[in-house]
Amino acid sequence: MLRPMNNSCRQATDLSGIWHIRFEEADDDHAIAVPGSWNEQLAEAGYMNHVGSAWLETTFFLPMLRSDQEAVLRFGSVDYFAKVWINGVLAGESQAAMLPFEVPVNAPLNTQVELRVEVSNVLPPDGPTQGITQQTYVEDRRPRDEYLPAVRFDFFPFGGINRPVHLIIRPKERIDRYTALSNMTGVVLDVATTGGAQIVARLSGHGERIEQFTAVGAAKLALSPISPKHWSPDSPALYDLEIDLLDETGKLLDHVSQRIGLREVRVEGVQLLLNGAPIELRGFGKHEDSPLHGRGLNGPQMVKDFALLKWLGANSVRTSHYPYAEEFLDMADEAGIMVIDEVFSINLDFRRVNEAVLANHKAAISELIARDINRTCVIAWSLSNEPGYLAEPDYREKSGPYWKAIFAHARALDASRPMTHANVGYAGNDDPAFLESDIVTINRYHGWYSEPAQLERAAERLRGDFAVLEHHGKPIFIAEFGADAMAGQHASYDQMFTEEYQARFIETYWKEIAAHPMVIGGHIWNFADFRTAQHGRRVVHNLKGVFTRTREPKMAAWKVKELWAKP
Ligand code: GCB
Repeated sequence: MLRPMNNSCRQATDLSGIWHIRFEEADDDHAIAVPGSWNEQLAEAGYMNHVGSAWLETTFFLPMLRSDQEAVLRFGSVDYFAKVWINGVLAGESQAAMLPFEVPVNAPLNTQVELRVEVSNVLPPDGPTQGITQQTYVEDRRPRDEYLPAVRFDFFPFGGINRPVHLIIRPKERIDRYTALSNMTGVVLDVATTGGAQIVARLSGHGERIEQFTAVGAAKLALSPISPKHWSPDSPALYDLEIDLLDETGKLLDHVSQRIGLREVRVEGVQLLLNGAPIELRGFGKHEDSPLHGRGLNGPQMVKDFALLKWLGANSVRTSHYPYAEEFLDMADEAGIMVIDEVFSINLDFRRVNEAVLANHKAAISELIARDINRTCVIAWSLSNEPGYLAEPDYREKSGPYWKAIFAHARALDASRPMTHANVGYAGNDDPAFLESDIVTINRYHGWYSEPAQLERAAERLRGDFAVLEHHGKPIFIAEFGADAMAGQHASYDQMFTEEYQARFIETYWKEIAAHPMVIGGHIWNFADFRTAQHGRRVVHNLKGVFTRTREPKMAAWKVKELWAKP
């Protein structure tokens, strides 16, 4: 599904603004900013912890269209599920949590159109992130009612239209999709259209302009500059890729464009290579989370975050634990931040894994790869985070074939990038998924959830993990390590929740990461404090950020800056 674009063939009108929202079983109606989650915006009205449905409404003007044009609405993401009505008629629905979808606009031209979107933030039990209910607790004989809202993961289930909605007017005969895979010599382009006769593609930048053409449906195009300039974190060179679709007479039918870098990512032995040279990943797991906006796209914060990543000397992030907004990937492409792009599959409970879960997990992978395959910044796919949650016996029994199927599915969609998954400490160091992964990725919290305030023991356990994982002969990566710190808490000794302990924790782990020849880097958990469900282990937020939720640095941020400073 192509991005919204404005050019001589396509128009995209952003419908962001103040909409109206009505919750199920309520007859009052509230103003709500779109994009934005309802939770913090409407906390005073009682919707902070609302898990259920809501109806969001606005109107838009549908202009005159030529007979060769069509209109669709494109939603960047609705969390998690949506049904869309246009002038009271069901126009489409989406199960694609955290991913874009389109619905056709069939309405009288040159009129004001009523748009109504039913949004639900209830996760079904058979999704790649399984929903949880009171009944689940009863079945598990866990009389547990300890999270508000009830979730299986450690972040807030923000509901709403969290990314922009666009009215798109585009040609009927058009470029429907394309893959533009780059390597060190150029871009290989494969274009699918809904008509037209000829494709003309151009790659321009860095003093060169390469143009190639082909008939629709014919061979792929290779666009190779004579002196290719490579994309890397230190020098994120991008080219402008433009694709035209022409009819038999040479008339322009459609035009699309994107920014693209030339780079190659490869695992070789125990190293991760970017453009043929070993690269160490330094960065963070993040969240899409901000005060008031919730998970809603927050432009100023996103700009600030990239500035802070650069300030620290970070070179990479993981989109923990779901696909991030396309605007985030635009910024990562431009800034030279490498992205491990994660599917929304977290804490899979293998007692409840069945054919439907497998099928839905594959579908989520297909949709993520379809959205992001052309992204320069995306250097690897993460196919799940911490599966095997509290279910080791079933995990051991069922996960081997499950991961075989999942990894094979993903590799068939993109053979150009390494695949991994983030393993949880108690799934063990013999996780069957390691056999399928190109990079052995672990999340570890020795010194926090175990060995509290004992960093020497924590370092020893971490070295123990590395020693056991070495036999895979693959690169090892720590996708999470971190400690909570309440900004303003201090101690002269190792005390959990203080800024000093968080800084020393990170320093201790980093020393081990940097010392081991098979460890290709680490991502600190987390970039910033973030909202999570209320329960006894969290003080308002998950406080593992090196920045507060409003982006003030804790002592750890300065420590990280020192650790990652260029010599
Ligand atoms: C993890 C999870 C992450 C949590 C983190 C924590 O392993 O992947 O979602 O937030 O631990 O802070 O406990």
